[in-house]
Amino acid sequence: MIAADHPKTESVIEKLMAFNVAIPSWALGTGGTRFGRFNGPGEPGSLEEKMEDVGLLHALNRSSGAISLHIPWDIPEDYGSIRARAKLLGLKFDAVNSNTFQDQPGQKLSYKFGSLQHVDKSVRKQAIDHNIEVIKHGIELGSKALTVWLSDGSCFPGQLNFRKAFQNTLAGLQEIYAALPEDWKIFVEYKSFEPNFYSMTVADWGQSLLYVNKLGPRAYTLVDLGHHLPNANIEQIVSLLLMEGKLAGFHFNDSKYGDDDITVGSIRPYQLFLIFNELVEGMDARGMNHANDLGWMIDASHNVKDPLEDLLQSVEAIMIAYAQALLVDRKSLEDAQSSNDIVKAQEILQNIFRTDVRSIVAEARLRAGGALDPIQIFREMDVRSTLTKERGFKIATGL
Ligand code: RM4
Ligand code: MN
Ligand code: MN
Repeated sequence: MIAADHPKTESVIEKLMAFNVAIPSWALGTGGTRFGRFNGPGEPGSLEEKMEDVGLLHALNRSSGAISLHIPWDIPEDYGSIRARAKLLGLKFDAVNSNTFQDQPGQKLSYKFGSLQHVDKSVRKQAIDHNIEVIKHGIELGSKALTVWLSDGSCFPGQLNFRKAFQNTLAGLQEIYAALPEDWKIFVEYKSFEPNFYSMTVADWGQSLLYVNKLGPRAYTLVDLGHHLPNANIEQIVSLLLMEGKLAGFHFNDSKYGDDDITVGSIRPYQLFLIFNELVEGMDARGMNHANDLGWMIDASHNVKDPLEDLLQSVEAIMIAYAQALLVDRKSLEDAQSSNDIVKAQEILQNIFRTDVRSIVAEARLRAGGALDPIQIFREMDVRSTLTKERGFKIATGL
């Protein structure tokens, strides 16, 4: 445990209190797998109810003060009332997400063979127009970024001309970029495979970086932890993207195999800590504000746990890793690195990783007006039963 009089404790608590992680609207219900979906009780059935859920999380942990919307799953019907509700709950609107990986009822053209990469110009145009419409919704709500995740790619060798697919996608992104308001950013998310299994048109950070470098200064690469091939060194990717000033931020989750979208820190907490270690080091090196200069979001799906409890666990895991990274003795680590003292470097990192900082995280939460133990309160107050009485067994919209 870290002693209360540790010289860094107070500054760590302050940073933790300022740190918020956005909750994706699609993570508040049961996700399901391609084999089935076992929806849980009291899931939100509307955007208003999704916001209520995030408000609940935020009241408990004071670190979930933003919601990330997915269009068309969350089209706001009345901007004014949605804005007022957000204000009441203390929520901001984080990045808005477009969706060209599904066909929607009544949609004119199909995305079966891709969207921005499509061989048919009219499909590409439909996808561009959709993204521009998403930006418009975001402007009304006060979002400042558009996240584009494309499922585009191919399932079989020979299906796609890689260069043409790239060029079509770039041209589409350029049109979307041109429609961004001055104070907006675009986040280009990559994913190594799925739903396409031979190639993805934005498959990895190198490809995303190619696009964003060509797009311009307001385009950034978004890292989703589950979107890498097994054993990728994500902390190194983070360090280099930060060095280039091109890291958008994160979709936090954890993974054992692929895009598993499971609770942050449930499988590889050491990797999460190492990522935060690079984040803190890299952001400090560039004089960045930890809380505001990158987009912090969770991207998860829940199949067997209560989504709200799971999200509380995820935020807690993020806070623990962040607190530990803040406590790393940078000077000693630098000394160890410059004298090739590998043993010392490892000791510094692992000592912190093995230090229990949960009381610091809890103290920060308490001071911010949250609960000492959010999950315990959630259970004691029997929140899920109340929600179920109000909402019944509705199925959440979206994924
Ligand atoms: C994708 C990707 C996107 C998310 C969708 C629902 O795998 O992670 O960020 O919007 O899932
Ligand atoms: Mn994602
Ligand atoms: Mn994903």
